[in-house]
Order: sequence, then C-alpha cells, then structure tokens
Amino acid sequence: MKTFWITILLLGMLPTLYASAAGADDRNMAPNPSFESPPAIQGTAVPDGWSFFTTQVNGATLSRQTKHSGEQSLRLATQKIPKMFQGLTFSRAVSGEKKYVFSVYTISDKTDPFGGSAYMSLIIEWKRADGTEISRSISKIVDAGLSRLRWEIVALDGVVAPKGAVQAVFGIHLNDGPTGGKGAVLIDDVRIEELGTSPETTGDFAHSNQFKLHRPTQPESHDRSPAR
Ligand SMILES: [Ca+2]
Repeated sequence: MKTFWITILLLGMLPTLYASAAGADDRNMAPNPSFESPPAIQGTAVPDGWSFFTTQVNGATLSRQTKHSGEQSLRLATQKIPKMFQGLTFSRAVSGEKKYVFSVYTISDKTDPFGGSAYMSLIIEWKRADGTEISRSISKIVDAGLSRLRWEIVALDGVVAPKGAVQAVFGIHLNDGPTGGKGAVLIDDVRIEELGTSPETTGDFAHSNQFKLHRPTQPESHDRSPAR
C-alpha cells in the first residue's frame, strides 16, 4: 500500500517536473543560436554547430562589436565580387506537412555598412529520404536598406514542410548580387522551431507579417533566386 501511494505521488509530480524543464527556448532547434561559441578571435570563424560554404572568400567572423544578445554575433562580410555567394547551413530531420519557423535578427554593420547589390535571405531546402530536393522556402530579402541602428527580424514564419519531406537544410544566405556587395551584416539569435499541425498553433510572429518587417528602399529588380 505504501508503494502504491508513493507511485501516485511521483506520477502526480511528473507534469510539474516536465513543465519546469520545458521553457520556451527548449523548442528552439537551432544550434548555437546566439553564436556564442567558439569565442570570437581574430580572423574567420565558423560558429559551432553550423556548416559554412562560399564561392570564393570566407566572410564569416564572430563579432563582439555589436550583438543582439549574449556577448557576440555572427558577422557576414560581402565578398565584393559580382555574383558571389556564401552562407551557413544547418541540416536536421523534419516532418512533412508540419509547420516551421526560421528567423534571425539582423543589422547592418555601422562601421562598414551593408550595400552595393548584396542581399541576405533565409532559405529552407526541403528534402526527400534519398536527399533530393522537393522545394524550397525563401524569406523576404534584406539589402542596402537594412538599418544600422536597430535589429530587424527576418522570418519564415509557419511555413509548411511539403509532403514527403524528411530532412531540411536551414540556410542563412548572403549573395553579392549582380554588381558586387559592400560592407557586412551582423546576425544573432536564430530561431528554428517546429509548430504543431493544428491550424490554431502559431509561432512567435503569428501576428506579424514577415513581409512587413523589412521594407527595402530599392526595387527588387535583381535576381533573388539563390545561386547554386
Ligand atoms: Ca549572441
């Protein structure tokens, strides 16, 4: 009888223990989301948990000069060469037909402002079990109109994984554009979250519109398709 009551007591505590452990940030699947590791040093650096790619120049460093949270942020400098591109990716398993949020905070480097024809965007590549791509979701771009004074959110909010998707590559892409980029962007506080399949379930930006968060000052006449 004593064991019975102890069991009841322990079972009763389980939801409390679970609830206390399950903070809002437990839902963030992004690795090293605040780019706090490795510690910023001179020269280029790839943040822990992420893969880096580039056509020519590695523009990635960790910066302590400006950050949205913590002690450092990711600085991505343009290559200053037409049509070049680079970026960071993170691959993980996903479930087809579920909704996902992918967002970052970004700001122009005030000591070396982001400009020229450069543009940055978030891309999710949805993949089948055999690794082939089904489709991709592309965020609004940020370009020379990016603020140097306040952090802005770029978000793919509540995008639905296509049926059959089992893997996704979440990428932060920086393109130099047709005439070459200038300056650098700073990026911090990545959020990757899987939402429920219920239509009532919404993300942190449920009441915002990703296309209202940033208004480019230039017409989007340039090619916004991700270079491969
Ligand atoms: Ca940070």
